[in-house]
Amino acid sequence: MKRNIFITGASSGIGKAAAHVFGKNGDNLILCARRKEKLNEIEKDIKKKYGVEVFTYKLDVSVYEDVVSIVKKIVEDVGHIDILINNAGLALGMEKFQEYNVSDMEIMLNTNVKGLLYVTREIIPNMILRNSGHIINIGSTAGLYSYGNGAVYCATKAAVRFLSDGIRIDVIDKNIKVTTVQPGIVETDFSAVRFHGDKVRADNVYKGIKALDPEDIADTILYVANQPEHVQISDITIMATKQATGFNIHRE
Ligand code: NDP
Ligand code: 8X3
Repeated sequence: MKRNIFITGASSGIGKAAAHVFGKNGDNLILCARRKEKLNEIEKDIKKKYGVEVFTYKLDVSVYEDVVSIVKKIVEDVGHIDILINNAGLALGMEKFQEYNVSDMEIMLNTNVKGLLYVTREIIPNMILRNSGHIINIGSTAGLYSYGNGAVYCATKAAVRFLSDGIRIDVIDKNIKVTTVQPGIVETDFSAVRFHGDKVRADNVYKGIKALDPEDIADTILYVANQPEHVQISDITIMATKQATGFNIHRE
């Protein structure tokens, strides 16, 4: 049976790749992000390629009232959600904590932590009612190993891991799975966003190493989602071959 997959932050990178991979798998898609025009292009492309149903919504996950109203609309438009992929997220800036821009800190916390909380809190009651569902949270190796100049981003991703673990405990008596997918270095718009559009600085992040592609992570997410009913992958970490820990990277 076709599943309804809700992906946050589907306008680019890992979220966009996941939309394609699940669409190719024959699942129906519910996609959200702030850039609706990007979502419209993705919707058109996926419908044409895979013939699945695609619903797109403009949503900033850090605005609670908007999350409430969009989730209500999704339930009206689509019905239930089988799998929630909490992917929307970002890093902003890379500076010593004592020099960090406070607004950048707040946006990371509001998106990566509060956004994930809001979306999950609105969707999980229906999963509990149906006694079925899977929540897949995109963490990071940054949530396993903190690194210099990235304390707040790393803390938000550590929070993702602990939220997943805590929620998994709270739904232990239900048929609901909770997974943290923890990628290492993935070449996406992540660094361009982090460096506020400084392309040279962003490109340097991926110099001298074959980073992961967003499709590598999308394939992993599909693998996690396609396990038999009795199998729950609690967390999974994927790194580039030339990466050993969150910030230990060998460059040629
Ligand atoms: P991208 O910048 O390519 O994609 C980020 C996505 O998040 C975009 O679709 C963006 O959409 C969306 N987004 C950002 N803020 C919001 C918001 N407030 N509300 C809704 N959507 C939002 O980066 P990645 O694909 O790399 O990042 C995806 C996830 O993967 C993030 O959580 C990131 O932390 C994580 N990650 C990335 C790694 C990497 O090396 N690239 C490694 C480990 C984890 P829009 O701007 O249209 O709102
Ligand atoms: C994003 C990748 O290298 O900043 O989580 O940890 S990194």
